[in-house]
Amino acid sequence: MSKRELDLLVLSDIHLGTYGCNAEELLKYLKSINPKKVILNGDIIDIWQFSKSYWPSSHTRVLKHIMTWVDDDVEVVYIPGNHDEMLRKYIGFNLSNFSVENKIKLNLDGKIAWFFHGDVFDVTMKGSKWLAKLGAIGYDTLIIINSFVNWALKKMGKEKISLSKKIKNSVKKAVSHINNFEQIAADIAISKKYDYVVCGHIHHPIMKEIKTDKGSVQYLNSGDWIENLTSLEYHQGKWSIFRYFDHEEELEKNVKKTDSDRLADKSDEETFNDLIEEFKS
Ligand SMILES: [Mn+2]
Repeated sequence: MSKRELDLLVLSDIHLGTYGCNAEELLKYLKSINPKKVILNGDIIDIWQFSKSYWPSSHTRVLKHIMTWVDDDVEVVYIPGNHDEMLRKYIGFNLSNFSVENKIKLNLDGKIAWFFHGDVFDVTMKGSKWLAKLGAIGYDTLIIINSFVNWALKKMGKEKISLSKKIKNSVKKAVSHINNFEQIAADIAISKKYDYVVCGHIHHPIMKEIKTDKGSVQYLNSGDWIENLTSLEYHQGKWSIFRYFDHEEELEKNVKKTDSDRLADKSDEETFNDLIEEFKS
């Protein structure tokens, strides 16, 4: 199977080391592409929630796959986020085609693109770190807690209404939070006269133009590999959002094909000859 060529791949919010991370799906996607350059835009490894008891082999395979790219001279930039902020002490680290940066600026076909994770805009981060931490834990376990609370309320003979109201309110808050985030990112990018501003952090994949009275900018967000399973791709002057769920079937077929290729496409004679060749070298 021929891999899809990409000039640039942007991934963020993979959260390796958490139960929510869809590493198997991500691997299928990574195997299907051939990027020239990769930007890991934060929260790749979740060191906040990292525990020794949860690290499946698929999570190692994701890192290994990225490392094979580094070996193959693909330029890989790691921009730490708030869940892997411990890596920020390595900012400035540079080993041939692998580097760790806080934010980067790229010239894409004559247009300036600005990349950073985005937690710098998070007000909860500025206030208190433990509150943000609590929020992060709540995010991953929210679904479980919701169903448990509902079950408990039912047992107690109480109505569910109060809970659904709370959820509605928090959704409203989340929407305004996303809008604020996008607006702040766009404002700064416009003041710097950049063409694209590319973030992660809020797990909300999108590509849109934001206009203010001072100008306009293309705002892009790579989403996440917890809920949305998305990335940003740039190729031949064009940006697009890759959505795993839109390509699940073909990716599944590709993986099966490449796995069976190794076994089925060789005749017994070929296999034998290969073995002899290997023996001789
Ligand atoms: Mn983040």
